[in-house]
Amino acid sequence: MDQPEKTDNRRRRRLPRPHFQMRVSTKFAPRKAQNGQPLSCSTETGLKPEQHLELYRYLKLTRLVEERLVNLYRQTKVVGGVFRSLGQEATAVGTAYALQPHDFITPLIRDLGAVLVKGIKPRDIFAQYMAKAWGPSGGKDLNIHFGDMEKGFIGPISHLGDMIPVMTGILLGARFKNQKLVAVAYIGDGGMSTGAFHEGLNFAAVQRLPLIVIAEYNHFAYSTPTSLQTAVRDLAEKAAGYGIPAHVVDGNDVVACYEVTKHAAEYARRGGGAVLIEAKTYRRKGHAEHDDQRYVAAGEIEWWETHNDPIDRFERYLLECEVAKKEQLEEIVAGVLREIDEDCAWAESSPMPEGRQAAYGVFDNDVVPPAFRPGVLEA
Ligand SMILES: Cc1ncc(C[n+]2csc(CCOP(=O)(O)OP(=O)(O)O)c2C)c(N)n1
Ligand SMILES: [Mg+2]
Repeated sequence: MDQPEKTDNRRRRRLPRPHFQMRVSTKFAPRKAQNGQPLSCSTETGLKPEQHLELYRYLKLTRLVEERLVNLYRQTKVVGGVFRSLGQEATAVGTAYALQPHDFITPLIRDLGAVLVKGIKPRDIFAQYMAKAWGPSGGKDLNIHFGDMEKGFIGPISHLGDMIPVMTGILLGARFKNQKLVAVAYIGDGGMSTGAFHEGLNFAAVQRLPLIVIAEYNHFAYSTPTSLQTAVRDLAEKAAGYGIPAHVVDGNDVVACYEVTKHAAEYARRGGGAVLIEAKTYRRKGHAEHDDQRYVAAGEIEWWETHNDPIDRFERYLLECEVAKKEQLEEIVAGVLREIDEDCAWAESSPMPEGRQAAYGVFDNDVVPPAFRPGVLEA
């Protein structure tokens, strides 16, 4: 009897490789530590010493703001969840640091570092997470779901993938106004499976818009491992489907993240069009604080903590390359802690919003006043 299934399998294996030319650069991709030495960071950089220290400050600020948020959460002062970027701070900080002040970002929940680099203060983050009246959305929304057009920060909505077409539209609008700006949109390995991601990036590519997509390969989307999320090995391979260049970067090397984005921003700014950057990193915490990560293989989180922590690596680099002394780094951390204490106290002293106010600012109230139920305004 014939065995059609076997024949089919063989034929599938013999299919020729696709004809498109892969344009994935791996110059900044993770390298294995040599001779058992602990990992450091890339030394090929144009960063000045003071910029290195500023990067260090942002990395520490991100981690310590998040640690304070966890404290507030455990005191039941946070409304909603706390989403950590523990272990992936270098991706958000390094990529956003490569932009110019007038450039735009649209981050995701794990990109607090990019939001801080864009000039948002810890006090805004604390007040926002506690849904306080003095927070940027006045208690109407949570975590980093707010924006600041002046600073080029477009807050994300919850729907994964949707910020790609939104940012594409912003760039098209900027082109009509002759504004030379570049935008960075962050997306997770899970978010890349959405239709909105595809439609947005396709349009940006066709229009050659200066959009840089940072694809964060952090091994999980909720509890789904990336191997069950997508059939490609590297998320960067997807760029071929849009005809745009891609880079794979070590997402835990803040210097490499900065350099690759700077390179992509220059390319995009001079009219090259969209670029995809895949950052290889690891989510050391669960999706949010409630997630006990029982689906993670034993020892995996500890391995990343011991061998590939982005802040440990950058500290080692700064000291070994004699960019900074230990005392300088300690001084930076002390300053960050002072700022966090002050800002957290300020946010805690804020009142909660008045319930009635929550109805304002959702629609344009010059056109339509809030529709209160009868009796609410008199109460
Ligand atoms: C379109 C859509 N589908 C599902 C969800 C629910 N959801 C929120 S976060 C998340 C996982 C996201 O994973 P990933 O994109 O890898 O980002 P990460 O959390 O790893 O940073 C999912 C499925 C959503 N917000 N939007
Ligand atoms: Mg993910």
